[in-house]
Amino acid sequence: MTEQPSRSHEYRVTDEHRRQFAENGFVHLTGLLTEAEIDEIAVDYDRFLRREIDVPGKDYCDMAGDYGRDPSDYSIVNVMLPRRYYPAWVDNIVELRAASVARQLCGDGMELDYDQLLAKQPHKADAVFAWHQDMAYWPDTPDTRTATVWLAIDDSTIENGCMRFVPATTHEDSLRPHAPLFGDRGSSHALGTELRDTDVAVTVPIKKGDCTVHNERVLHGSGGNHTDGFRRAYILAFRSSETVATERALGFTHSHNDGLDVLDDVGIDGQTRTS
Ligand SMILES: O=C(O)CCC(=O)C(=O)O
Repeated sequence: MTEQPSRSHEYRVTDEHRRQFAENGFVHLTGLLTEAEIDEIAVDYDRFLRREIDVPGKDYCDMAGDYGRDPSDYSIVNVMLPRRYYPAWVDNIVELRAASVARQLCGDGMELDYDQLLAKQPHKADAVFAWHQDMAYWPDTPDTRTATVWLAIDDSTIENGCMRFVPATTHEDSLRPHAPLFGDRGSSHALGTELRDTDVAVTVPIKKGDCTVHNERVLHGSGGNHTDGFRRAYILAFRSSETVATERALGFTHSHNDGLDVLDDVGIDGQTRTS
């Protein structure tokens, strides 16, 4: 494990981490936050899950079903843009440390594009996050560089649905075709693509306080939760300031409440949608 100075805003990324990120499209970093720091963040995280912090409309939804599902049945509770709805989180320790990682992996000028909470409820075999490439969800922009920091609030295991990746896909020339999973964008946000026979996936269990960081092209997803506990993750995506400005000019904020015309117009050259 890399020795980290306590309470520092900087996480030290090594040359080997940078090499893995460039080669595989993702990297596992140990100890981004300490257990005590995670426990502190988890207090407010759980207030979101109990709906004590108001999250309007489709920004509180299920990523394993359509918008019509009753919240008590959600398999993957998805809170989009928590810092928008809870400004006390702006510049919290997670944001600061994740920003230092993004800068070291992708260079200067990276800013937080969006944040998100993804919590798989216990005993939900269908809490499957479908295989996808993040770029399929986003508008095309000249600079697509991305560092998405996926922080484990709980130990993330094969049994509770940890992340899995297909490393080679980060170097493919074009995105895989993606299709809506539970109806059109008015019914659900989720997109997915099928694995090919030749794809070799790696499963990446990580400890509470560790993170993975992935780019915009690597194919990834996760399996169901077969355990008694939640699988909670806090996700922060960093992209270049120019890219974030371009997205906002298009009316794209990563809110599921963005206009349907905006959400329908995503993916590189519109090639990613098959229906
Ligand atoms: O949390 C998961 O299972 C999937 C997350 C994901 O796909 C992402 O952060 O891009």
